[in-house]
Amino acid sequence: MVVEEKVTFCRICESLCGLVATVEDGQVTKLRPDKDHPLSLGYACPKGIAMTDLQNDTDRVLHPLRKNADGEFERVTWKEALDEISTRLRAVRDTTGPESIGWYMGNPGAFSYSHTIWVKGFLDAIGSPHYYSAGSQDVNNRFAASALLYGSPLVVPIPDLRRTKHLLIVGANPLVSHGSVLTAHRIRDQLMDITKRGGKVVVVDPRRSETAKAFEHVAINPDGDAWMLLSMLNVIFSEGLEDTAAIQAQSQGVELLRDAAAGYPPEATEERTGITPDTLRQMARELATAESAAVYGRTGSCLGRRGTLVSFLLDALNIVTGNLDSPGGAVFGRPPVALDEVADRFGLATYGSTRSRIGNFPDVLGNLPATLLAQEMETPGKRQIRAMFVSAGNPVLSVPDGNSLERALDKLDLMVSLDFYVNETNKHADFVLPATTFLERDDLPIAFLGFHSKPFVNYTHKVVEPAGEAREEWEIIEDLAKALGVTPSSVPPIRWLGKLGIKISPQRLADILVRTSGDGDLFGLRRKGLNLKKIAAQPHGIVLAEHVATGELGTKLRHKDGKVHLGPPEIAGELERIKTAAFEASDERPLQLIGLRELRSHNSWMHNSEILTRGGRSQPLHMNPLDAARFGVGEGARVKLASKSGEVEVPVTLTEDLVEGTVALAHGWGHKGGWQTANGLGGVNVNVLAPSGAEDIEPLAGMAFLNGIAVSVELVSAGSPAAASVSESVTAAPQRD
Ligand SMILES: Nc1nc2c(c(=O)[nH]1)N[C@H]1C(S)=C(S)[C@@H](COP(=O)(O)OP(=O)(O)OC[C@H]3O[C@@H](n4cnc5c(=O)[nH]c(N)nc54)[C@H](O)[C@@H]3O)O[C@H]1N2
Ligand SMILES: Nc1nc2c(c(=O)[nH]1)N[C@H]1C(S)=C(S)[C@@H](COP(=O)(O)OP(=O)(O)OC[C@H]3O[C@@H](n4cnc5c(=O)[nH]c(N)nc54)[C@H](O)[C@@H]3O)O[C@H]1N2
Ligand code: SF4
Ligand SMILES: [Mo]
Repeated sequence: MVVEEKVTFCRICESLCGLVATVEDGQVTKLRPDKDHPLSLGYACPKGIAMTDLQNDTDRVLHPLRKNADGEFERVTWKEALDEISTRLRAVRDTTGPESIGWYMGNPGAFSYSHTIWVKGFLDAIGSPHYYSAGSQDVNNRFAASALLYGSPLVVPIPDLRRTKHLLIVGANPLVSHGSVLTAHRIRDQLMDITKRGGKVVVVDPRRSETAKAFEHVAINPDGDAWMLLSMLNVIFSEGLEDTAAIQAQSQGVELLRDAAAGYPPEATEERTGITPDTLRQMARELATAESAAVYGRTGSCLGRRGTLVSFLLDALNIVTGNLDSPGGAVFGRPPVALDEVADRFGLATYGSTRSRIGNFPDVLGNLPATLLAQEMETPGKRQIRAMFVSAGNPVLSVPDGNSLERALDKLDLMVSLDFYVNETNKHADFVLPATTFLERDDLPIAFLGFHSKPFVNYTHKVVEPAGEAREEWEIIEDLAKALGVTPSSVPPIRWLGKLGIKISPQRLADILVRTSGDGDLFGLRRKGLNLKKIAAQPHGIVLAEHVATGELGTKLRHKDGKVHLGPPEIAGELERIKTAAFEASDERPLQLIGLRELRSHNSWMHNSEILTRGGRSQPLHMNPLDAARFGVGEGARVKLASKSGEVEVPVTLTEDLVEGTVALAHGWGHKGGWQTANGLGGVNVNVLAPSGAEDIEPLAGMAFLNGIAVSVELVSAGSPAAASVSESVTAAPQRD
């Protein structure tokens, strides 16, 4: 037997921890944390280790599958699959046009540079606007806010974790999520270090989350963030705590915020936020007077009704307190491949350059709101989606109103999925094409290079050859494009080369991007510069600098006046809208539902792992005992949880960690795909409770409304406490050394 050890890195979450794979006769038999990774230093979480379970899973799809007349999947050859898909795809294009072909790329797609670039390239080459991703359920509001503030959706500040003296976290739980829109290895340690050096971490969250428990917690009502942030601005302006010099040097339009904030003294927002005026004043003063401070928000600040406004205000706080682009503040990474610059070059840094057919929502980086997918498939007319591709995604479980999506998928002329499982979404496909895992492909994590709390770059070769007949997404896309006579690229010169039969591989493209970047070797002109080979030669990765650069704002701003725009009309509109915003909860639906991430789950796709489900798992509704008493519900009771859009039945677990009036349920459950262990776990699809009408979509970025949904709870049966007790312990596991 040939046994090898191969250095690589995990691509499940944005922490990108170093891993060492044991490979026996071409098969990965073990993954362990890489002690020699200069930043993750021998840390990996249970999911990274459990990836071997998925890699070798007997439920994995290893051959092309085609649905037969009985609705069952049967194995076919790649040639049969591609021939038939090509014929049917051409038929769709020729009858209803290329604009009736859509693609949804899920979250794991973002962890593969080739996958991401090729999907967008395919749609751009055929001329279809129907590009969807997990972004509209995750982060597009953050990008939209950046487009308004800085003039590019891809100019996104991160907290300078390694230097800050004060970190205000709004709606993120990095002790479980391990960080997002922020690549910070051993993030728990980096956060602990802030308090160790005399600084402070404050966590604003409706739940006393694992992170909130480790630091200072400010409890807030779901979706109360905009009011909280406006009140913080109110306190800062009315007490003269703003950094006038910084505001003047960096920005224009502050009057809008100053005027708006005047209407929100802390007393006026307490009912919305649940935060007492004293606490709020203290939060504002501490932030404004800290030696350095950074405000950081993640999904908890994105999935409410006003995500773009909230992201905008988070940055506004950084700016008015003089913390933008300065050490210990909110800083701009200077990555070896600067996405903002690359996207500018090819016109890809778009916001609002196309609009959705339904609802007229602006695109964000080409993405349209995935919440609209079912309607885009079912509403007749030009641009109606008739053929749909889904790669690395499970929108039936991750997008609002999964039931409607299931119905719509069945009515398509063609549905094709690229995945390594049959999941709840692609079970509706005509074809499931076997994709590689991240261990079976190379990677340069282009999407995340700019978000490292310490500038860093790494590249990995594939660890093993693809299992079975699995192929990389970009290779499959090349074949689909060939069938339509196009070269899958967003870049016209590459499409022209394609016409001449000259193909550019992902590796070649990555090399060009690295070599022409600020750190690149400029094809030999800069001898010490980087190229892909040099990066690959150091498999544990390369630390590029001790700290993220500051004083970068000038090079980042795309607005012609060279200023951050604090008063754009879009935000003025949102500030008007918020004035009359109704309370979400009502007598009929008195509670608000939020999400919950678990250490041993990853969205919808790791519930088939033996390691991660050992000892049993369940998906209880977390509920405050005071609310439970109000509804006559005890530990382990089964309840009907209903919103205006749907209902589910779940067991209850009681916890004082949630603010009164808020209940929490994890997403990514309720399996009925080809993953048998996952199917056996039970649970429900929480997103049948999320509304999918255009009126429920956030207007500036098309964000899904997933946090703060008004719900009612009704006792079904008293149940037994044991029913809920097998739920994952929600305390963060200690980091291993
Ligand atoms: N173990 C694990 N890790 C993951 C994932 C996973 O599924 N499992 N998923 C990955 C993905 S795709 C992402 S995008 C990241 C997300 O990374 P994070 O955003 O850091 O993770 P969440 O746990 O969603 O944290 C959101 C927090 O916001 C709180 N919250 C909910 N509503 C509100 C609100 O209205 N206001 C405020 N202030 N807070 C609110 C929630 O209680 C929760 O604690 O995590 C990634 N990492
Ligand atoms: N209620 C609620 N809903 C949410 C959220 C929430 O907090 N609350 N969070 C939202 C967020 S932040 C996200 S990112 C989304 C995630 O939602 P999605 O991106 O739609 O779905 P995932 O659960 O990530 O499913 C990923 C699929 O990709 C497959 N896969 C994994 N790796 C690869 C690969 O390398 N190649 C291919 N081809 N396939 C692969 C898996 O088998 C799985 O079928 O969920 C969103 N939905
Ligand atoms: S924290 Fe876990 S899932 Fe995230 S990169 Fe590290 S090992 Fe992978
Ligand atoms: Mo996400």
